[in-house]
Formats: sequence, structure tokens, C-alpha cells
Amino acid sequence: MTLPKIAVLTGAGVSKGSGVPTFRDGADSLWRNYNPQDLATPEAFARNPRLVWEFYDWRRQMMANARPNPAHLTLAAMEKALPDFTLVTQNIDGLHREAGNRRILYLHGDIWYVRCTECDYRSEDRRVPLPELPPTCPRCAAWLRPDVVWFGEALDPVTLHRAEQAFSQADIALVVGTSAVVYPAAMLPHYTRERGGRIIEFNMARTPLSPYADETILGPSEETLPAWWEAFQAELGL
Ligand code: BV8
Ligand code: ZN
Repeated sequence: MTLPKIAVLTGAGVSKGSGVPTFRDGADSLWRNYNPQDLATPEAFARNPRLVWEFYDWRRQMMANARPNPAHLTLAAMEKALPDFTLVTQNIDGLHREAGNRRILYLHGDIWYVRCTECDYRSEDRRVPLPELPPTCPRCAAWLRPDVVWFGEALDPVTLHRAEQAFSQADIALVVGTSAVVYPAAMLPHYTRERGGRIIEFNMARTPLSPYADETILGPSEETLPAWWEAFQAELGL
């Protein structure tokens, strides 16, 4: 039997099991203390780069102590086992790479990279905490910013196109730990459905995607995703 083409979209919920707070759910969600429009926007950064960097430096400190959980490890095992597997993430925490995935499409950037607001300087910077906020460019002394996509900013068109391709060719779309409210990421699973593929959602609660999903598996993805893959592998005879 030919193995199915699988595309995966992950959100903050897949890192919850690693102790990284999500954006919109539960008492410990990030946005309870901050309003996304106040911080993850170019306007906020222009108005108060230090405040925005305090927010990201704080998140980097939390993410630095986080390790991949069984959901991340399952996605790494799937990439190894399946010839046609694409992982698309909205997360910026770097845990998919640490878990062993190598072909990752980062829709919203990577918190471990900084880039200059003036020149084309870009570099990985894992210092926690950062020695000065905002950090300055070693080349031109302008402010550095986190290399992430803020609200109102365009996603990288090549990355987005490759993600759309993967979902429009997938037999199965797995949507793991996302509230499915942020666009254009939230659009991706619908491409799979339009070609007659199946959507399987893994979340703690129903989302705006649920009515379109063939299955919504409720529970923590650090438990439900490994269990699903175990059963699916047996079904595939892997
Ligand atoms: C763009 C990076 C155009 C920074 C982020 C009105 C209607 C529709 C759209 C819009 C609108 N007004 C504006 C827009 C566009 C806007 C948007 O979609 N807004 C939404 C909020 C309405 N989108 C944009 O601005 C995008 N850009 O459209 O540009 C353009 C085009 C050309 C030229 C110029 C401009 C850019 C969007 C990217 C923004 N950046 N992050 C940072 O991280 O700080 S978005 C942010 O939300 C994160 O990336 C996050 O990944 C993303 C989505 O959140 P989730 O990952 O889903 O996390 P969340 O907390 O929401 O949910 C967690 C889920 O996990 C929950 O469902 C929970 O139940 C579940 N869960 C919890 N624990 C577990 C679990 N599940 C399983 N297991 C568990 N253990
Ligand atoms: Zn510079």
C-alpha cells in the first residue's frame, strides 16, 4: 500500500506539554498579561522597543528551559517513517528542531534568531537573558528585532507557498494544538479538505476548524498524538 502524504500544522498547544505557555487558553496563557496587539506588532516595537524586547526576552527565558515532549518526538518519528511528510509550524520556540525534525516550515519565524531593523544582518542568538534590551546591530548599531512575523506583517511568501502546496497535496492534514484563528495559517487545512483529503485535529477543546475536521481528538497532544501514531503505524503495517 502506498504510504499517505501527510501535512501537519502545529500551534502553541503542542508545546504546552513542555511547559511553554500558549497564547489564548487557560490561566497561564501569555496574553492574559499582555494584549497581542500591544506587543507582537511593528507599531508596538516602533513605539517602545524596550517593552517589546522585555516580552520576548521573558519568553526566550521560558523557552530555554523547555524540552521537546512526546508530541514533538512523535512528529520527528513521523518525518523519518513517511516519505512524504511536511511539518508546518506557527511556533517560534525551536522545539520541533530540537526534537529532531529537519524539514520544518516556520510560518511565524524563530525566536532564537535576531535581525537588524536597518541592514541585512541576521544571526542566531541564544543568550538568555540578553545583556542589553533592545540589542543593537554589531554592524550598524541600529536596533535588532526578533526574527518573527508580527501581526500585520506578511509571512515569507516562499514559505507560505510551500505550506499551501503541502496541504493541497496531502491525503491527511494533522492540526495539532492551534486555536485556528490566526490567518493565513488557519487556512492551510482547508486546502487538504478541498482536494478530498482528511483533517484530523488534536486539541483540548473544539475550535473554529472542528466543524470541518473528519476527527477532533480531545486531550493533551503530548498523549493523544503518540497514541494516534502508534495505531496508525499498525494500520499502515509500518
Ligand atoms: C497578515 C509570532 C497580511 C510572534 C504570531 C480579521 C480577520 C481575520 C484575519 C485578520 C483580521 N485582522 C487581522 C487579521 C490578520 C491577522 C490575524 O489572523 N489576526 C487574527 C488574530 C484575527 N494575521 C496577521 O496579521 C498575519 N499577517 O495577515 O499579513 C499582510 C499581507 C501582505 C502585506 C502585509 C500584511 C501574521 C500573523 C502572525 C502573527 N504572529 N506569532 C509571536 O509569537 O510573538 S501569531 C501567534 O498566534 C503565534 O504565532 C501563535 O502560533 C499563533 C496562533 O496561536 P496558537 O498557536 O493557535 O496558540 P493559541 O494560544 O491561540 O492556541 C493554543 C491552542 O492549543 C488552543 O486551541 C488550546 O486549546 C490548545 N491546547 C492547549 N494545550 C494543549 C492544546 N492542544 C493540545 N494539547 C495541549 N496540551
Ligand atoms: Zn544593522
